[in-house]
Amino acid sequence: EHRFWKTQPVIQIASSTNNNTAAIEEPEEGPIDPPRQTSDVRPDPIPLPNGYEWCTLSPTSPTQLSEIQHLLEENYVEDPDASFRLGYTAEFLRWALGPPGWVGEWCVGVRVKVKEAGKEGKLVAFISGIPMDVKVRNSAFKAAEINFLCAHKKLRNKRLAPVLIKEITRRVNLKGIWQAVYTAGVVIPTPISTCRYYHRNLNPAKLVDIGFTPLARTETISRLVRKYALPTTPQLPGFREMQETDVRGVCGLLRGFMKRYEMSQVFGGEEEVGHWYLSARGLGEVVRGRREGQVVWSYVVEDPQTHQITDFISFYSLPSLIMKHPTHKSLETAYAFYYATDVIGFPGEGEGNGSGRDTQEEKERLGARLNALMRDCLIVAKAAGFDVFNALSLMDNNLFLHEQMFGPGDGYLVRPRHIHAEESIAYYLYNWKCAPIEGAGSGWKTK
Ligand code: YNC
Ligand code: MG
Repeated sequence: EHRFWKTQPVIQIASSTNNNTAAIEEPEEGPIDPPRQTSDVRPDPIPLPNGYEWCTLSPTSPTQLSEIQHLLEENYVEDPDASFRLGYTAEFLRWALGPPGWVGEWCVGVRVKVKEAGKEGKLVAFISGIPMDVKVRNSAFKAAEINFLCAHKKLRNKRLAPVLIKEITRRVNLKGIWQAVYTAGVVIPTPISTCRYYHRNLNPAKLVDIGFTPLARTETISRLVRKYALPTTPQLPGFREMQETDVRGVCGLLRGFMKRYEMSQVFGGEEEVGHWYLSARGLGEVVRGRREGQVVWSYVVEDPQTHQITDFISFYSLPSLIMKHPTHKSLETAYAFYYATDVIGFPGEGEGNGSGRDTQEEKERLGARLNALMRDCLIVAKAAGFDVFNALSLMDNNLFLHEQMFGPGDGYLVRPRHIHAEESIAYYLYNWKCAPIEGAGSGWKTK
């Protein structure tokens, strides 16, 4: 059981045969491994099986991005019946892999070794990391966010994943970083949090046609269309697309609002906020609600009197490839990303975990505001041609999921096929011990 993970500095499920653990006084929260120096980190790469070699890819290289995109398109996360697969675009990967401070060595590939000098073999596996500031309760630390672990289907069950993980760990450690955050559809030692996926139908006819939404015998498409109908333009006064000049305001909102959560991504500065929310700048004109190549949609509410930015909300585009339908090839999916509002103010220093401390009145005001913001998001997402809007049961999403008609995952299960649990995603920390965090306490949305 967990031949690899049991050797790693991650929370291990307490074993009844190990009588020593109870005797050792361990700190509640903190690193699992003792502190190390970068000079102690193994300087040479982890050996690969014969016939393969390491490579480093760059999110600034269009050809390398397209190699990663092709690998993922054929081999990344799919549902149990192989009907849908996550369809990351090259633009998405450029955005996700290239935030300010991205580290070249953390885009790690495995290629088939070729004899011909100067030639590069096919990319057959990948893993990536980006730097991320993380806060867990009262600790803040630098971490790597690990994502896009993928091995070609022909290289499965050969214990290549542990090699990729050890190699990226080495490369992260070489930069003096000893913690990592990651999510997965599989359960390994040991989730600190688990979230469930919810879907909001924006295009009932297509979702029924492709088998994403089952049509109950008593239901009709036209009834579903009426049920999920939305206005064509946003309703909240002052709701508009976020601009460059809003970055400061959004930074402040996020910094304050994210204190609500026990665990969160900490947005460093304006450059970082600009990257994550304004990646559409420089793209062409808006046609039918989107710019060509647009990955993220960000909106603010500006107070008409004070011109302060009072609210912020965003979502990103991650299509799924539809593999078993004669005509529909892509499921246009929007994913809720971060939001922030000052409607009930922010927790004070060291307070955190706002959901636990809100009064009933605050809860209602926050709920009303988030419902209005999310409804406008659904409206612009529909206008931009999205078929479905996904959200997880994290942050304060439970305040709007039901009212905005999100339903728990049924048709499309975003997780590898061998797991037959409900449609959920597990959150992990590497080399950080801490008590579990309730789904709603999590303010970190992976891509
Ligand atoms: C997974 N997703 O348990 P044990 S999510 C972590 N995350 O080890 P093999 C995973 N570990 O249990 P395969 C994992 N999936 O024996 C499997 N494992 O201890 C573990 N799928 O290796 C597994 N992408 O190579 C087992 O398995 C060992 O051939 C088995 O390859 C796995 O990006 C994989 O779902 C995922 O491409 C490459 O199935 C393959 O099955 C695949 O024999 C489709 O591996 C795509 C897919 C995963 C998406 C993601 C986050 C990854 C996090 C990795 C952990 C990072 C740790 C922190 C590192 C930095 C530290 C610092 C500082
Ligand atoms: Mg393998």
